[in-house]
Amino acid sequence: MILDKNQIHHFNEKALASHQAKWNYYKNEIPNAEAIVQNLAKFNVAIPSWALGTGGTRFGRFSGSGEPASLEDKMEDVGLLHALNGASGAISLHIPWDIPSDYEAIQQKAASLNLKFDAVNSNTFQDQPGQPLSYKFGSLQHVNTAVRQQAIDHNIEVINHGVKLGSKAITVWLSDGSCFPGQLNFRKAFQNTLESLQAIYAALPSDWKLFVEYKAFEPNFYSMTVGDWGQSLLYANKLGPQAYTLVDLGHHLPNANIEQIVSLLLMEGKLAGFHFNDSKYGDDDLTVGSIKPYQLYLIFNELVEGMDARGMDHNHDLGWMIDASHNVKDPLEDLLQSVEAIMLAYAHALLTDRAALNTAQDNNDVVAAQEILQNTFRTDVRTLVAEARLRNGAALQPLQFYRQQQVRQQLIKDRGNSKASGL
Ligand code: LRH
Ligand code: MN
Repeated sequence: MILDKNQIHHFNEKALASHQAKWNYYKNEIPNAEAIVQNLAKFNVAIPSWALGTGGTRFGRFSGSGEPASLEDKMEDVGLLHALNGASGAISLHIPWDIPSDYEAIQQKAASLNLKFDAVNSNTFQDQPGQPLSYKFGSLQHVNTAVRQQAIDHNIEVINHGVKLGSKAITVWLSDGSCFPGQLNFRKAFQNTLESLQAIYAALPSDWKLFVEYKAFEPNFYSMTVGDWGQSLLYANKLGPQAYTLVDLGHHLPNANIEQIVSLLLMEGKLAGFHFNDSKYGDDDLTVGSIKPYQLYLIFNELVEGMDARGMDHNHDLGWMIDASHNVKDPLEDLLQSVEAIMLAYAHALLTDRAALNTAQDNNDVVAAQEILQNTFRTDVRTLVAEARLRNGAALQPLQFYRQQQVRQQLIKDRGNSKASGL
C-alpha cells in the first residue's frame, strides 16, 4: 500500500488551522523553537524489518492480519510510516530473514519509497535449516573452531549483502554465553569471540562500522559473552577504530544508569548508536517512551551535550534505530508512537538550556539543575514535532490518519489475512 502526498495533504487540512494557532504561540513561547524544528525535520529513525509483524513470547503469539509476507511488503510498510511521519526513512534488515532475491529491484523499490538501508544484522542465535554445525552452545565463542568459522563466514556474508544494499554498518548481537556456573571458561569464551570478531572486522570495507551490541541476559541466563557496555567496549577498543558499542535500551540490568553509559561512550568516541525501546523488567521491547519517558529525555540530553561537545552531526554520526516487538498492538501504530516518543525526547534535549545547566552544575546548585531538566521535560513540544512533520509533507497527526483512513483494513484487503512473524 503506497500513500500519496495529496491524501496526507488533504487530511492535514482539517487540523491545519488549530496547528497554525498553536505554532504561532509556541514559536514565540519556546526559545529557539525555529532551530529546534529545523533539527527535528532532518532527524530520521531506522525501522527494523522484524518489527512489522506481531511478535510473541514462548508462551504464545496472537498474530494480526494484513502483515507483510515479503521483504517488499516490509519495505512498503516502512515507506508508509515514513510518508506519515517523515522521520522513518530507513529500514534495517536481518539476515537470513531478509535476503533480497533481486538487488536491482529492491534498490529501485527503496528509492521509490524514499528509504535507505540502515545497518544490517547477522544471526547466529538460531540454527538455519541445513546448517552443518549448531549454535546451541554459542557461535563466535564456541569451543569448536569449525563452529566459530561457520559464524565468521555468516557475518562476512551479511557484510556482502549489506554492501550490495548500500548499508554502512553491521550489527553483531551474540546470544552466546552460559546458563550455569562451570559451563563456560569466561576468559577463553572472550578470547574466542575477540579472535572471531577480528576476522569479521578484517572483512569490513574501509567506510563501514561494526556495532557490538551487548545484553545482560536472555537467551542465556547465567552469563552473556557480550554482557554489558564494559565488555562491549573492551571488544570495540581491541578491534579498532571502525568498531563501536551499540546500546539497546532493554539490554540492561534493572535501574542501570543508561544516560551515564551513553555519556561515557560518546566521550570515548565509541558510541555506535541505539536500539530504542522501553521496558519495565527485562528485554521487554515495549513502545519507546511508554514506561520511562523521563529516562529517554535524560539519554537524549546526554546525546545532544556529548555530540555537540565533539562537533558531531546529529543525523549521520550515530545509528538511530528502533528494536521493538509488538505482542498486543498493531505493529505500525506501535512504531508511529515509538518514533513520536523519540522525536519528543530529542526536541526536549535541544530545548535544554545547556549554559544555565552548566552554571548550576559549576555552582553545585542541585535544585537549579533539577528545575532546568524538569521544567524542560514538562514543556509541551508536540507542536514543534508536528510542525517538523508538516514541513516534511507528512501527516500532522499520523496515528489519526492511520485509523481514520483505515490503513490496516486496507492492508488486510490487499494482503488477505497474511500473518507475518514478528519477533
Ligand atoms: C536481541 C536483539 C538484537 C536483534 C534481535 C532481534 O535481543 O535486540 O538486536 O538481533 O533483538
Ligand atoms: Mn537490539
